[in-house]
Amino acid sequence: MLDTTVAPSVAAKTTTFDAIVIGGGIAGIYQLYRLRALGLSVRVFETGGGVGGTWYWNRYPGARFDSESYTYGYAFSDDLLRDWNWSEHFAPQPETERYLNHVVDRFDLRRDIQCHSRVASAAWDESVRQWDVVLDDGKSYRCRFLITAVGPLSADTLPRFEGIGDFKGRSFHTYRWPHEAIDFSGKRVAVIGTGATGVQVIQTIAPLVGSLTVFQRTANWCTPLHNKKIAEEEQAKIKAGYPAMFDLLRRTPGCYIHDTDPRGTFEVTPEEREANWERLYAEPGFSIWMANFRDVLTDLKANALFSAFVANKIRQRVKDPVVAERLIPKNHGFGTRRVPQETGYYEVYNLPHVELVATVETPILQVTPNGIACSDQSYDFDIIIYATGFDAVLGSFDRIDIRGVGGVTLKEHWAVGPKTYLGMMSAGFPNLLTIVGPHNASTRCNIPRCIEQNVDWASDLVRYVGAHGITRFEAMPDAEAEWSRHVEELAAGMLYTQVDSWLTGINTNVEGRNVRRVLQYQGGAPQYRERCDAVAAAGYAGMVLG
Ligand code: NA7
Repeated sequence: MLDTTVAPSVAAKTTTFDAIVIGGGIAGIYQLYRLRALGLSVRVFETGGGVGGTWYWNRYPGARFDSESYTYGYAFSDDLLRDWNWSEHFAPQPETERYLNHVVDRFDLRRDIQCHSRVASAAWDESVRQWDVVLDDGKSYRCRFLITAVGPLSADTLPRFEGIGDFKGRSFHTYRWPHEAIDFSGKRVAVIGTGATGVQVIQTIAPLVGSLTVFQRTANWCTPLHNKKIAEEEQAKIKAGYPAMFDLLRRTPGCYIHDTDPRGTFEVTPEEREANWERLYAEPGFSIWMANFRDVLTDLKANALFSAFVANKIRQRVKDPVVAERLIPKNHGFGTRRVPQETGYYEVYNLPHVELVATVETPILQVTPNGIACSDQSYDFDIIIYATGFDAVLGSFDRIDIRGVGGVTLKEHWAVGPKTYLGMMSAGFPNLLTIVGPHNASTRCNIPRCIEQNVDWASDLVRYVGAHGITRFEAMPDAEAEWSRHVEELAAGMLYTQVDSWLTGINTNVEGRNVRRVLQYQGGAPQYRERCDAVAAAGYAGMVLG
């Protein structure tokens, strides 16, 4: 147990833990597991009414993995891997929520997770070398180590439409989906947003509704998921293959089972190229994004050629040529935004009761009591679904008032873009670890794989400082500047940096999110891991320990 002695006046008023973890999702759950194993007293504060983070909140119809289920589950326990059976190659949300609850109970973690508890602020108190953490309800706690596990996509955002509060029907943001079942039969339903979430909702509810109107601002390049159930004999094969699979996941840039094709687009004959792309289009999951020719995401000509291939697929699948053209992205190439994975998405637009409104042609003017008014006409709805995304990566930090040395806020520190060391620390914020923070490999990763790396690294650091009688660690400003520069340089050649999306931190619904930023480490998870390990092996180089 670490020394958590605090001044008596403080101790009398507050409960003190060795560590506080903000967030009870995949990262928070595993962080608790690891810190408890070190003998620390830990409290996880979770805003939601249950554990699971992303998989607790996103209970909208059709929510499911885009990563192969068995590559996504925790890898830290062989027993867990052996015992848990995923039912589908890409599991639906209820199954993942069940899985995470199973993990929490199996490892007896629930007693240290406090739900319905949103952290409002955290302030560093130099005099006692502790964080002072205050919840929404005013209750305050102290800890030596503060670990954020707040998730990159947990600050949901609604459009700033006039009249949004006046709508008389039911409306939901997909992230805040109600727990009770929604009856869609005969209902006039609007969906705003056609990102990964919108696509999943649209294709799932289309057969259930009376009518569906999709409001699309930017078309995305969607490719088939090819999900299917996992048969019994396949289950056994998957489990027998776990060691080899996890070994592969450690080597691929995004920890997916799809590895980049070493060939260049123009190094093969046109026939070979076409055949390869047909094969990728017929393969499950992100193969088409991750295992494409090596230059598809970096070379404009290669990217344009592959985009034309996918555009033709859309034309073949959507009967009305005008609608098909609307669904084909014109302002960005394939893979430069997050690729939504679909199951019959394009065919939805062949249904007589489904309409696609392109808001670049007829912008939404306002929400009315009865529906939505566009520049050319008004629509009446019973239900409006906002699949309008998140203030990605930075938003969940901004929503907590985090103050470091001298009362400087993290929001101020990151005002012109994130400044971090290894994507896990910031100068001036001692004893704070940001799991899945900006500049981290995690948000370009099959996320649990990178979460486990982050958590293992953070836990090793906590163990190291405990073992050496150290009560304070902090990233050096120079190390932070060097890392931030390194992250910017790695992203420089990537086509995605020239495109607006949550990957570049753009969100029209949030003040100030109109400048593209590098939010992710683009060097790949293996290189990121090596950098982190080298820092640890050098006795935590680039940090002040004392
Ligand atoms: P995304 O990918 O950010 O998509 C949000 C969608 O909502 C996108 O189509 C936006 O259009 C649209 N949007 C947002 N605000 C507006 C307004 N004001 N008017 C019209 N349309 C709007 O979020 P998702 O939830 O789909 O996916 C997030 C990630 O979760 C996903 O990548 C996976 O990793 C899981 P835009 O493209 O900005 O023109």
